[in-house]
Amino acid sequence: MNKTLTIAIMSAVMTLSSCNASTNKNESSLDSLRHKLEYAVNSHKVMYGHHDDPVYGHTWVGNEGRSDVKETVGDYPAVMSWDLGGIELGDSVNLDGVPFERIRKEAAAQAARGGINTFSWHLRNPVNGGDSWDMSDTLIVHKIVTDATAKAAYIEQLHKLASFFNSLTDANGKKIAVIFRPWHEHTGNWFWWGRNVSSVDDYKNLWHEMRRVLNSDGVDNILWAYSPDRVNNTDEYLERYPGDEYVDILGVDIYHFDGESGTERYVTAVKTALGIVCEQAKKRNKIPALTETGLESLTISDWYTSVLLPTLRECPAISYLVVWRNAHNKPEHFYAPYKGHPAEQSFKVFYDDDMTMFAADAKSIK
Ligand code: BMA
Repeated sequence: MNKTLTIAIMSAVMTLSSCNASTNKNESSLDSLRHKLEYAVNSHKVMYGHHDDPVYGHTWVGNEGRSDVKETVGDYPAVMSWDLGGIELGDSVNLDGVPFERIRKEAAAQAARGGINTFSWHLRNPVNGGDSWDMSDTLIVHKIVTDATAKAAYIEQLHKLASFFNSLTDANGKKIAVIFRPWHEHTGNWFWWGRNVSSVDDYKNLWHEMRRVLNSDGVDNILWAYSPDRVNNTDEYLERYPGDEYVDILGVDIYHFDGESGTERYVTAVKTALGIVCEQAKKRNKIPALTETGLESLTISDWYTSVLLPTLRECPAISYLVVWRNAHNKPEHFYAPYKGHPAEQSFKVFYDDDMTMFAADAKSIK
């Protein structure tokens, strides 16, 4: 039986046997998004995601209808990842040159094909305008949450963010539900909101203030994702957790570095972190995910089937994973294969595997 049909049947059976069966007919788009993610977890499948997938690829930019993923396996990713860096300035394109108007359009197209959208935000800081990687002022987060002028500038940024989320609508004008993953990789030391340059309380306050403004601006179409960089234990994972009432999805970002020699380190890091993520997700009734992962340049050509898939099989179930972008202007910066790349073959096997879900599979979830 084909994979998509199996998913349609399995999810219909799961829905009928669940006490929520009656919510299915009139469910809001947020419930439907949650339902898809939960279906993946409950059936130990994983939705595949790719950053900026339909707006550029390894050798092209801007064309409509293209996707390196679709050109290798015949379908779009189940999850499209986007970044909102630049929205806070009122820019028309994001930090990687993608027009926000195009993101809006592609997010609607992805929702229409039954897929999911997730957003990160590499914003410029509202104090000195430095980019996300500018850590020259180690007091920025503290200023934002305590100093009236800095806070007002932050709130202005948040209003712009809110109006973007409120503008995400389908063809009938109904808001599209999406995942938002702010203040990511804060356990690392490369963003101005990172662990070494902000206190625990100040970091949490960034979240609290964000949630307050977005709520008051009427943003009601978001599942919120928490995604530290790799962690070794539960205390580290939860140190800056903003609270159960602020978060719907528990994630983690873990990359594979150093090719073959880094495989064992990567596998151990994923197993450790997903063990923590899934345990906490179960305990707190949240949805687990591998919010960013990948091997840059796919220097291990069967990485998808020799490293990623076997590792995921040995981890507790997650809902989705995202690999980062295939940059059109940085030839080494890609994480999904493109047509003609040696990793194509392994990626096809990954696509065919019963465990993985792409857009058509996501659409078939009832
Ligand atoms: C990074 C790289 C950068 C990019 C940023 C935001 O990991 O891909 O080139 O600007 O993400 O998308």
